[in-house]
Amino acid sequence: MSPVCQRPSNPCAVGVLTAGDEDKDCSGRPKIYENAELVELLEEDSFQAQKELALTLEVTWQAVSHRLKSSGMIHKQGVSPDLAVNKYRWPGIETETGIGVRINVLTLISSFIPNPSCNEFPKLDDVHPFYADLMNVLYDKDHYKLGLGQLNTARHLIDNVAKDYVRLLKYGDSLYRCKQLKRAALGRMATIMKRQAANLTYLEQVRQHLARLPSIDPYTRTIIICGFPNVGKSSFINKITRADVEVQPYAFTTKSLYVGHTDYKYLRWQIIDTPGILDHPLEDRNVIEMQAVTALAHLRAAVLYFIDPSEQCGHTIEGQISLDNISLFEGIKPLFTNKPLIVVLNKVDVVRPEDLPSHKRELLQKLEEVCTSGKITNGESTGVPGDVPLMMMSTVTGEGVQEVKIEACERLLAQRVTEKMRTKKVDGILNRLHVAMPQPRDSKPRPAVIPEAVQLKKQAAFISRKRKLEREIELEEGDDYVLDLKKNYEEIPEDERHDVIPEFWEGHNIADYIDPEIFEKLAELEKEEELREMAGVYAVPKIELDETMKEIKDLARQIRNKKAVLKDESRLVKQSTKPVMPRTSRARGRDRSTAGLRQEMEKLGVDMSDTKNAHFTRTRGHSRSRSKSVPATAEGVEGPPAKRARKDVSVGRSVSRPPRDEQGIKDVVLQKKAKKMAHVAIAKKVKKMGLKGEADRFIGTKMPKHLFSGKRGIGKTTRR
Ligand SMILES: Nc1nc2c(ncn2[C@@H]2O[C@H](COP(=O)(O)OP(=O)(O)OP(=O)(O)O)[C@@H](O)[C@H]2O)c(=O)[nH]1
Ligand SMILES: [Mg+2]
Repeated sequence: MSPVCQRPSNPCAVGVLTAGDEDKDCSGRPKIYENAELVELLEEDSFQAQKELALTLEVTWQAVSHRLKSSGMIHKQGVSPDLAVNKYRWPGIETETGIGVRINVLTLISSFIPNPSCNEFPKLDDVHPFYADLMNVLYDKDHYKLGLGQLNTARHLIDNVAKDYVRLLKYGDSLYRCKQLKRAALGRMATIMKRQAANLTYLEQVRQHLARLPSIDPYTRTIIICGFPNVGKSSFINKITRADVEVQPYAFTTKSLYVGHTDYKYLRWQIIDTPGILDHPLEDRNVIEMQAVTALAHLRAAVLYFIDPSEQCGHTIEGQISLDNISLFEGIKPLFTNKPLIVVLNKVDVVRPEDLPSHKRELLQKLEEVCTSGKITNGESTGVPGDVPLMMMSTVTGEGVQEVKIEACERLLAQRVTEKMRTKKVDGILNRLHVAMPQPRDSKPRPAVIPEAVQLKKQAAFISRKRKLEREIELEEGDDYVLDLKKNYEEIPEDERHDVIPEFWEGHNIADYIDPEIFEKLAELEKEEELREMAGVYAVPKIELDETMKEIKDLARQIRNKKAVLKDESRLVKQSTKPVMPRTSRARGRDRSTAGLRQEMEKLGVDMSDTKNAHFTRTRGHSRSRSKSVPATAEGVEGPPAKRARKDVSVGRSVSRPPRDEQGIKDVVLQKKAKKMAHVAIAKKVKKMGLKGEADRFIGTKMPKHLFSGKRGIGKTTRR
């Protein structure tokens, strides 16, 4: 049978797999494969994972799993019990559960092989040189690489252990043996991992530190601030960005790189604050200083070199800028190559350069000469190498801060544009958003001009207008002006224009229902009442009782008292309507019987021998069956029909009361009719008003007493 394009006669033998896009061939048809291919693969290695099988067959693993399951080859895990058992003939574990356990062990062991976290760690060769160097400075490149290498070796070792034990497992002769092998494998793996403890601790520390590093983009517009410690670098970044870097009056306040962002010309600028650098050779620099050097070395950025002429930073001007080989400026000058550089004299609020002693001023002048003489290979912003500005600034007063920022941005921008002009990215520069800022071309005043025709038109409109504008009235009247728009309601008569607009409530004008003289009327009424009271109209007359009336009243009171007493007494006596049976009393025994009668008669000398069927022996039975017929006699002759019991006469049996709904109407037909009518009426009402009907759930008693009371000794009162 051809593996492709043939419709299978047996759907179990050949399956059509609808897989994801990656599994489809170019024709767009789903990939088709035969079970034979799958079986062949399994024969090669019956412990192949479904994913591996899927990869080999170029279909999804779900498809493989589905096929294996449908053909009964697997039950829970991915190996065919038939194949496995037949191939290796494992004694003692031919049951399905046996295979299941074995496969579980295999999966467990394979899952233990660590997916090395080393993959998650950045490879020093892959990251930007700035980050590679920074990591070297912070974590020591060799140590880091060694750590990752060791972890990788451990992974391979564990991999091998797993493979060995998987191979051994095939020969496990019992489930117990298999489990022992699993234990041994896991034990060896754990030992290997334990040896990595120190290594893992170091890598974890690195990971945590890496996560806290500022996100510096090495490709964006960047300005780096550098200089001696305590010269005011962090104060400057805090001024121009929203970064909140710590500022303290001592050296090395900043111990790592900090990033802030600012806006200029609708562009985003990344400002980097670096730790202070001291003037000693590169090899003597510590980790803190080296971070600044790394940033200067690898980032293409504008550099602001800060100098503190006030010497408050703790370093003399000579130390900061002396142009011999040992000064810092000279030491890090190579790092400024091809970068726009600006030398900033900070803290000018304390001392200005011109107020400095002459020898210090000379030093500054020398620095300026060096900057402009081209000894520093600057960026090609202006096309003139060595054009380094010397700017003055104070972060305390804010003097010159914005100028320094703008100068740095402009220089860097110009350099980047020049660089881009040489590459294919020219389009990007040309398409950049441009905001025109018109500059006055001369000092000639050019006020806004309204053409004469427009002026005339405006005047004509003013004349033709019937009434003045409110604005014009306001200007005329000044402070006396009161805005009154009602005066223009021309359709309403003048005396009604300022009427209060009536208030309506439920279609009625409220004013119609208010009597304007209501308060006067009320006052009048109150006065009248007062007069009446004073005249004694409301005084209750005292009735004088005569003797008879007194007697009657007394009697009535006594009768009322007596009645109340009687009522109470009867209530006490009649606590229950049910008959009370005292516990001492017993059921009354039968005092009359046929045997007793016969005995009595015999005593009196009456012959009672032929009285077997005598009338007195026929006692009236209580059972209804008796009333139907008298049982047949011994001779087989049926007895005479029993006398029908009279229904209307009480026979001493309790008759339960008829239901209340049957009590009222005796006639059955009428009763039925009434019931039906009531039912219809209730149903109608229920339907109309959405009431609870017969079919709705009804809980008569929410807490039935028998479930919630009683002894608690044997358990809860809620359940018994
Ligand atoms: N008078 C004055 N003091 C300033 C000025 N700029 C900074 N300071 C002070 O100088 C001290 C150091 O400022 P920081 O901004 O921490 O200096 P830094 O260069 O970041 O110092 P490190 O982080 O240690 O390298 C602080 O006490 C500031 O208040 C300024 O323009 N004028
Ligand atoms: Mg700082």
